[in-house]
Amino acid sequence: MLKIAIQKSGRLYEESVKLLKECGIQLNNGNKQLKTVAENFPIEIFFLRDDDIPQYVYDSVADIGIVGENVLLEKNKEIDLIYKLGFGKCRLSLAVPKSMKYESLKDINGLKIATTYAHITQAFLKENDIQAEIHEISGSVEIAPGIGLADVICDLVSSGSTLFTNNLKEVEVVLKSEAVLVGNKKMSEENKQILQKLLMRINAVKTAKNNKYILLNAPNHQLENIAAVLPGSKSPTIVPLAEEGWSSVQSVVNENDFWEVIEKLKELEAEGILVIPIEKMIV
Ligand code: PRT
Ligand code: ZN
Repeated sequence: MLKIAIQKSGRLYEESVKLLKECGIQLNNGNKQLKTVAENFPIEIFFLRDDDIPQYVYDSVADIGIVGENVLLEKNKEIDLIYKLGFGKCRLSLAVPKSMKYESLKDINGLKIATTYAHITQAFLKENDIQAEIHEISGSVEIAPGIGLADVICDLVSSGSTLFTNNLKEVEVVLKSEAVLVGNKKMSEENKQILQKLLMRINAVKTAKNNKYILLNAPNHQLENIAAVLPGSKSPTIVPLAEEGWSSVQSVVNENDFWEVIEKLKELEAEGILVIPIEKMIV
């Protein structure tokens, strides 16, 4: 049985549970319990505080876990980063009062920095040869400059509205973070195999999200050009239409190139373009 630790409540909880569900893993009793066993996959889910997850994985209480990369790096345990999950995106940044003149990192020299990420901040300062005093606090970092506890903060930012309402400005990105799947280095063979199955499913879910299925009608004289802008999984499926000289083309398009591809297809006389989300994609 593979044991996975996920956040009990907070910003990563919902997406973590959603991912497991999309992987076909059914959990019936939510996070009110400490742990639950899935009905249809050999996995046991532990609901924990995110800060504790790296230690539990390191101690083999859980084999794997879902945690922010920021927490993984801060806790600095010898565990593996197995997969970047693409949700819970944020950045750990240095921010200073709006009124402070800031030109470069050198302006931080000699100042006090309040943070919950003392380890990462320390490493960043060292790497950049900056001498500053770190005050480790456990929460509400954004109020530290206002109450005179520190001059600068190093905290997580996503929309930037917390900084804005506290009269702070973001000046340096220390780390870009997202939720990651982490794992113990000494997993049993049996658990390694379950993990491989889980990873295959996670991959199928993630790949599907990054791709769209596309259907269109095209005049036959443009088929070669259209095939060239539709890389698809291999090559597009082309089926003749009842109307003479026309075909139906089906393919898969990556989310990143999506609009560019659509524009090209329109130029190449494609008509009746349908775009359909893909639920799972096994490549
Ligand atoms: O109870 P537990 O200890 O498990 O949870 P927690 O309160 O420590 O963590 P939680 O749920 O707040 O965050 C879990 C993880 O979500 C973090 O470790 C990050 O990896 C990720 N994440 C993504 C964020 C944010 N975005 C985020 N914006 N974590 C925190 N914030 C906070 C930030 O600290 C600041 O207070 O949101 C505020 C800034 O947000 P904006 O949108 O105003 O910029
Ligand atoms: Zn926490």
